This record gives sequence, C-alpha cells and structure tokens, in this order.
Amino acid sequence: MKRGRWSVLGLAAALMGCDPAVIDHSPTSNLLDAETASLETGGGVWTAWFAVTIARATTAAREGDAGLRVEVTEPYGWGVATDNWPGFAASPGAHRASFWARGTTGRSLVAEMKVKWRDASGKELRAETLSSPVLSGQWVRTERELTAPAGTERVSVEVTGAEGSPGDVIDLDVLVVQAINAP
Ligand SMILES: [Ca+2]
Repeated sequence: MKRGRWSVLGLAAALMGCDPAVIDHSPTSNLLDAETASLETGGGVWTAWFAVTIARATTAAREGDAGLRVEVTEPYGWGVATDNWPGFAASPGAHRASFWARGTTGRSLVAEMKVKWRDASGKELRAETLSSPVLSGQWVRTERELTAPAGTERVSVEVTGAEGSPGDVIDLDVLVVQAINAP
C-alpha cells in the first residue's frame, strides 16, 4: 500500500468540540470517528471480517486523500466491520446513514451497510441495512434514514457483499451515521 502524507485536516475535524447540551455528540455530527468515516488520518476501527484484506489507500479516496480499499480474497461473499466493541456512542431516535462505494468494472458487486443499534451492554437491539445499487467503477452514494430504538447507547457498522470473487475490489469512503435534528 502506498502511504501518502497524512492530512492534518481529519485530525482537526476529530478534535472539533461536541455540543455541550448533548452528552455524547452534536445532533448532526457523525457517530463514527473521523478516521473510520473518512480514512484521512488512519484506518479507523475497520477490521477485515471475512474473505477480504483491507487497507487505507490513497487511490481509494472519494473525498480527501484516502479511502478504504477492500480486496476480496475468497468467493461467496465478503465483509468488513467496525471493531471497537461495544461500538460508538449513540442515542435513540431518527438517524441518517450513508456511504460512498465503487466496485470493479464488469462485476456485479453490491455493498450492504448494516447498522447495529446496541444497548449499554452491547446487546443488539435492532439492525438496519442499506444496500448500494450494483457497483461499477464509478462512485455511488447510498443513503437511508434509520431509527435507533429506545435504549440505544451504542452503534456498530458492517459492510458486506453476498457476491464476490478473488481479485474483486470495493472502495469505501465517507461512511456516515448521524442523528437527525428533531424539528
Ligand atoms: Ca476519504
């Protein structure tokens, strides 16, 4: 993997303050940490869950200088996941999740983002998914509104695909799970 110079911009974003009126996060901020969301200053908490190798890659950026390159190593499905049990801090209520993805031209890859809402102990309360269209070599953004159930205190994220062959590549960037302001 070619490593470019790490941007200080992502670090600055990570240090931006939370709304003092809210315990864990500003209502419109990303629940995922800056590195996990943008890959700008590091690889975040992503882990190769199954049938992949992953890397922060400067050639996998949709925004900024880097993205997450997922290389499929086995047939019949692949997956990456956030590895920071029991997850990022979260609260009940309306949310919006989105991510950018691109695949391998000529392949029929789909990326499915699963958002798992958990209670304080890490018990899964609800899982909601958003699936990309069939990916080409062009970037596409997928978005869905979600509802964290009562009792939610944590959130974790998986991105998987049911299809894939060794050599297929999926690039991911700008992964977001954010609370929506009540009107
Ligand atoms: Ca990026």
